[in-house]
Amino acid sequence: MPAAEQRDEVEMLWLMLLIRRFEERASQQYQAQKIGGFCHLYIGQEAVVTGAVATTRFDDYVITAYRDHAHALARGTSANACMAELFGKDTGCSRGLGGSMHFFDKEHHMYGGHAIVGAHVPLACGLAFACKYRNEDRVTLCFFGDGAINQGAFHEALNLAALFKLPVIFICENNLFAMGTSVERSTSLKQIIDRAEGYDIPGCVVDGMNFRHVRDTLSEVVASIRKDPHPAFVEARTYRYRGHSMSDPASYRTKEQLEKYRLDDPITRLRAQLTREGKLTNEKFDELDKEAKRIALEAVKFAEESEEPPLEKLYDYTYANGAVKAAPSLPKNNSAAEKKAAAAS
Ligand SMILES: Cc1ncc(C[n+]2csc(CCOP(=O)(O)OP(=O)(O)O)c2C)c(N)n1
Repeated sequence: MPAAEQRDEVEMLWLMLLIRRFEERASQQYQAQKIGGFCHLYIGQEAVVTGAVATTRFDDYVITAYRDHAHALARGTSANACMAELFGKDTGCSRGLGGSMHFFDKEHHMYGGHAIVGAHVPLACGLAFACKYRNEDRVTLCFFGDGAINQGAFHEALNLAALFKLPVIFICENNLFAMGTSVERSTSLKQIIDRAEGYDIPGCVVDGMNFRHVRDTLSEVVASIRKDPHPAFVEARTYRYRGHSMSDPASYRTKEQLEKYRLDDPITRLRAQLTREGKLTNEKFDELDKEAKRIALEAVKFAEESEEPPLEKLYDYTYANGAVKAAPSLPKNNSAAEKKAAAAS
């Protein structure tokens, strides 16, 4: 089967570095309390999203769950807009109203950032249905964690995708855990990929720590879908190096397991492959890494210097067509002293 077009590997290594350095900075800023709410890092899983976007077109659709920083960066959302979103600033990709779990960027066809486990899988079907209805040859990439595969919405979505032959790739990022619950404890199947068989959807397993394996497999799947629309399922076996979220010490897994996957770092692996083949020097790698670090640091500065969204924008983008136009009942200043004075009056 002819493979879909692929992007340059050194460029994709750079993208992995950007994602890694961006999230390391985000982690630091979260600890410094510059970022509020939840924050789930993707560190360790970079080969999955980069391998997938390396073989798709700019106008293909991407939708994912709440571990979404990497998906936005991979789609082309700027590090500035991503960091500003984490800081809750008006310049963020969701105007500072979404935060870590709700990155959104229509211009780059990144349709979220969804916090409810499994809830975006039917939305992916909607995107794919729209493409098919309009006779477009776009593919929808729907990423989700292993925790999503036992949700009702997931099953309904796969059934409809198969019935309607929708051009969607369900990409399960199996990092072995849903919060602190291991796949073995939550799922009756021996392997996740068997879920696809239940809906007569073709499926395959990829090494999610190996950029080339993800890209080459996805490349064939994408080419097949563009020729004749149909759903596909890919189980990417991967690992997150950090806890479920910033507040999780990850005591449910062993040091040995973490160490085993650390030795299989997707960035180190692609770097070694390219170096062995004479496509990358140590100097070039250092240059790329330095640039990724610089962009991440600049994004922090940009986020810090950006303004917060004005209070009257609180309900913007929440309801359709301005169903709630403003927040008239909110006090202008909600400082503790003002609230007390207002209550007393
Ligand atoms: C419907 C629903 N139930 C429970 C939760 C709480 N919750 C947040 S994250 C999470 C684990 C999801 O794990 P997984 O889908 O494997 O994604 P990963 O964290 O591995 O990326 C759960 C249960 C939720 N957000 N939505």
